[in-house]
Amino acid sequence: MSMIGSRLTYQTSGESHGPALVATVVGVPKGLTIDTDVINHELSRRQGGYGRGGRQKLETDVVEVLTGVRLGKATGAPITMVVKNRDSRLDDLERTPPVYRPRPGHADLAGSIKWLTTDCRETLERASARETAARVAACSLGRLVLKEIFDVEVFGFVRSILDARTDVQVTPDTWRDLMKVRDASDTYTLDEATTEKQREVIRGAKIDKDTVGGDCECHVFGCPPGVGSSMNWTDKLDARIAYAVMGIQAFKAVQIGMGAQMSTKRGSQVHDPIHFDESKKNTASLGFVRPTNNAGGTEGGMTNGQPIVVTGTMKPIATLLQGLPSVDLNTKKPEDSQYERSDVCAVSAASVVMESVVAMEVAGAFLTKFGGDSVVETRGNYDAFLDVARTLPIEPIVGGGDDGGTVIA
Ligand code: EPS
Repeated sequence: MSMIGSRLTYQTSGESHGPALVATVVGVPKGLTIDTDVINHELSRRQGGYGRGGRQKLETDVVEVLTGVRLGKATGAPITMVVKNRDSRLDDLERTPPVYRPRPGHADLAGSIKWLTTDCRETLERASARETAARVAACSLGRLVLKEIFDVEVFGFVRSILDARTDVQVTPDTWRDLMKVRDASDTYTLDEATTEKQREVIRGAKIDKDTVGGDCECHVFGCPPGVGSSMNWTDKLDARIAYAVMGIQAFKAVQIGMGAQMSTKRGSQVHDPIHFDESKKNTASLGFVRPTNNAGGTEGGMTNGQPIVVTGTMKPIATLLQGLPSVDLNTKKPEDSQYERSDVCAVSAASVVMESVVAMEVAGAFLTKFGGDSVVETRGNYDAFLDVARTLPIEPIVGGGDDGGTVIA
């Protein structure tokens, strides 16, 4: 199937210190259970993590569903959700003054020139990571689509903050237990010793009026081979995931599976051998098992039956208490950048955002391939596909054999 975009789309609006953040999601199949507890759980995780600033003490993010839901189920219409801002003061010039000294690393400078003003305020209000509350609300619907219709689950966590990194490996058998460890870790990582190291790294940065970034990782379990497409570059699932992850505030790199390390290895060390195990025929892999997963669950822009593995790198937050060398946009004279209340580290929160946007892209790809108007129709389409995939071949077997390969002189 060829597609342009996804059958599941979303948009957010709202400023960091405006009255509210709004999310609209189009394409949720009729009949999906819209469990606001799941949405609010993710919103509260997004507010947490060691190293956050004062804002999260002011806010308790709770979603209000305004449209597209009746008696707790999606009607098939666009779903609009609102998260109210308690710290709403956009038009209060004393508490929310103009910003004339742009922060290196933030959207301030580029945005003020783009909109032909020396006041960075409007740029930063929209560029702020506060917007991710709306994105998490929107993308929680992707999480619900994956779980209820396709039995696909998503697990995100913090791999590293600065140099404090966990080496714990995540597998389909271990992730549920690791989720408990993550939820007990106030940096959302996978072991206690790394949690403590990450806390120290953040504490040290705070004392030095500095900030730190890190790596988030996300695994998607339960995808059969063939979701996404290799036909057009816009339809490749790995490309769509990369787009979504790079669209998160402060993310500067995205990798799938072994990612950038692949350039340091030979093909035989990279590509995951294919075996067939009849006893695994009824699992997501349809029996095509791989001893390694360097591909990170995608080949040719499609799922390959292995868990999807995504790493996203967040830069250190651009708002430093100590300021950084900058200029006053009105006088053009050197001045340190203006301080706005911010976080020392938001990698833990970002891991929730990343998990959410990955879930949404994968849900969109599933609905693009299998989507009907309702949950019942979509599930029927999915089951029919799996039945045929498990009984292949369905066409007469013609030709075959090896075409000889390439000779390099
Ligand atoms: C955030 C809200 C913001 C910042 C932070 C994340 O609120 P405020 O600016 O009122 O303190 O704490 O945003 C940024 C890191 C940024 O660069 O703007 C949130 O809710 O996640």
